[in-house]
Amino acid sequence: MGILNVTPDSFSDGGRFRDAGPALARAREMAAAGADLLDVGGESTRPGAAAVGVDEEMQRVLPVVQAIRAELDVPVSVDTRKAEVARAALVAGAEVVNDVSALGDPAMADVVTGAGAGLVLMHMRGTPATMQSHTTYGDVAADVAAELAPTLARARAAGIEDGRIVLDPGIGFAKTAEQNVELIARLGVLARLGYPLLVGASRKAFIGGLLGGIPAHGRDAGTAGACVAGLARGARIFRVHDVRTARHALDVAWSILRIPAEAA
Ligand code: HH2
Repeated sequence: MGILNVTPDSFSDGGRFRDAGPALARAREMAAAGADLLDVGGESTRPGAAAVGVDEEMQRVLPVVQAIRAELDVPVSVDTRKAEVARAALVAGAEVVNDVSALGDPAMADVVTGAGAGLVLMHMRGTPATMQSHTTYGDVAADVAAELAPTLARARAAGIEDGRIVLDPGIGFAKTAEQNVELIARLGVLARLGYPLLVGASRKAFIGGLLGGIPAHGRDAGTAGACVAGLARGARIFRVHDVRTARHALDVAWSILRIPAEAA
């Protein structure tokens, strides 16, 4: 899943793909690098990011979704917490809603059901503004799984089919650096819920921390490391900025990991 942030303020690429032209060029680049899905987002969710109104978010996202669908043969997800934005993006050609608030908007489940879309349910506590003051867990993996379960039940009750749902531990959302590492290591606890898992570790601060504090743009090799570790522990979708590096790392890792260890 290639990240396309059409925002002025995303933490690692804010402002670079704000206009439809550069955004489409980036989409082409990611498709050529082997992205299976392009995730278009019009609102940053970094801690302390400015809120964006529905109209503004639609103006950012919809032309890019339309342009991608008109030209490229890669499915699109829309990274939004707003049901109205999701509805419009699905009409514009997106096929998946990536909702970091996991149905925080009460109208979201019906929008997804009505369109027969896919849905990514991500774990977070609070909002992007408050989340980093909610990092107390007993057992982080078990707590994240337990907190996702009621949302999952709501999605299913709204008629979203099992085959359309993906779960995400929410790396960096109400988590400390250590908790992010532990969540990737213990993805198996989440896998027990029975859905495919997505990991979004790309360029996040814990990777910089593990590598002596390097800045966001130096974190793509570290991101690939996190993806491969996630693959080994059961994740199957990886949300990344640098598609080529992640794709290469994952393709090579998968050609090895798909052979059962006991066959060695
Ligand atoms: N992380 C970000 C945004 N959306 N969606 C999912 N499912 N999982 C994630 O981990 C995730 C996400 C934050 O990263 P980014 O888009 O790079 O930055 P920003 O929120 O500043 O736009």
